[in-house]
Amino acid sequence: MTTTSPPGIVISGSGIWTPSNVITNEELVDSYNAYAQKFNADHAPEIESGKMDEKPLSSARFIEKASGVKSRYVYIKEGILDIARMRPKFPERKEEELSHQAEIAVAAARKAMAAAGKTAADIDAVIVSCAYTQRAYPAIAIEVQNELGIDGFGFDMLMACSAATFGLHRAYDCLVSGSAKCVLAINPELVTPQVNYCDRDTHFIFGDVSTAIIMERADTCTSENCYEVLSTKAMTRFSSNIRSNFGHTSRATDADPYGWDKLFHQAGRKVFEEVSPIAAGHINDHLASHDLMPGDVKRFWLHQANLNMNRMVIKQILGDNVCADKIPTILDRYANTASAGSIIAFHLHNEDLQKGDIGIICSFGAGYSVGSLVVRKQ
Ligand code: CO8
Repeated sequence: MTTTSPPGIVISGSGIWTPSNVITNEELVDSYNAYAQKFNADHAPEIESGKMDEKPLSSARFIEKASGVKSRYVYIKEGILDIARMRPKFPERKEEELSHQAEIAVAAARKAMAAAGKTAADIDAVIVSCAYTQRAYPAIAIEVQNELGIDGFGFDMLMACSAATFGLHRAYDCLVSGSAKCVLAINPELVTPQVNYCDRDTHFIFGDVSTAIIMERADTCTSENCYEVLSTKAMTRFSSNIRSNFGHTSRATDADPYGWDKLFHQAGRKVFEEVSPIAAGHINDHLASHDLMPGDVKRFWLHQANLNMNRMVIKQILGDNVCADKIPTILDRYANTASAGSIIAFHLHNEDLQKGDIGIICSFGAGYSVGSLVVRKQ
């Protein structure tokens, strides 16, 4: 489904908050391997008798080759590399304190507001869209709205890898319908608590970050660097190949609320093979709806899950020998930051485009879901 723009909805500013803590592949692998070796020694009789599988070792070389990830930023490093813990250790905050997720949302939001030249008084809607919210209610968006002193309304939405683009779609709809005149859309991706650091297939994939975008009507925009949104396009198709069963019903089913299936898990190879052609087809269709050819696009700000996957998507759209400048990569430093990846790529790699240049922001992944925005530099 494509939603085409009436004249004048623009992205007028973006912002990013990056954690100060870094974990390299080497650090992560050293910790995991020490954990696995201890596990195997502790369970030697069960492994020998075939009752239990040996934990295989991880490899930094494999990680970089299979994913393109070299390191990741994490909100809290303490605990992740501790083989007696294997998860971050967040300090519990009191109800009267700002929550962890609202804090990083506000940090990115302030930067986007400054880039767009907006104050709280200019904004009348806040959307917090991400893979997880740290609680069900009150909405993180309302906490952020309160912290920033914004009137109007706020709401949270979850859409895994496509939360950022789908959040921008909702921002766009609010502006088109007139239910808001300036929207702050934020993606505080605090994902490390859901990573299974005891699983070599997935322990390397994710990092934390927070991104934000200001979207408004062109007639209120004062930013020198802005992009008209020509249209939005969304698509979903059900799949359990990327899944987390974490949720409030665990208490009622007596399931272990921290069991492996309550953490992120996936059939990574299947995802790679199934989602790449879906994403490529989606991008082609979205561009065709504007009579645009892939060659007309100056920049593809793609979801950042896997470097080889992005190369595969672009190969299906543009063929071989595509200039790296056309598809900026940030996952080598940030890893997969759930929905925020395409927004980080946009934020760090859009200022050099010239007036009239076309770009596309596109996410793809869990759901399955694909979300895109075709934009034109003003
Ligand atoms: N070290 C060494 N070997 C390893 C490791 C490791 N760390 N991990 C796996 N291997 C082994 C495998 O066990 C396998 O061994 P064998 O052949 O003996 O079975 C071998 O290496 C090859 O494994 P794969 O075929 O799985 O390797 P791939 O080349 O497919 O690479 C990837 C694995 C990197 C996972 C790849 O498949 C991939 O990235 N696929 C795409 C996945 C994707 O895009 N997922 C979307 C992520 S979800 C999202 O973006 C948002 C979700 C919500 C956020 C959740 C936050 C927690």
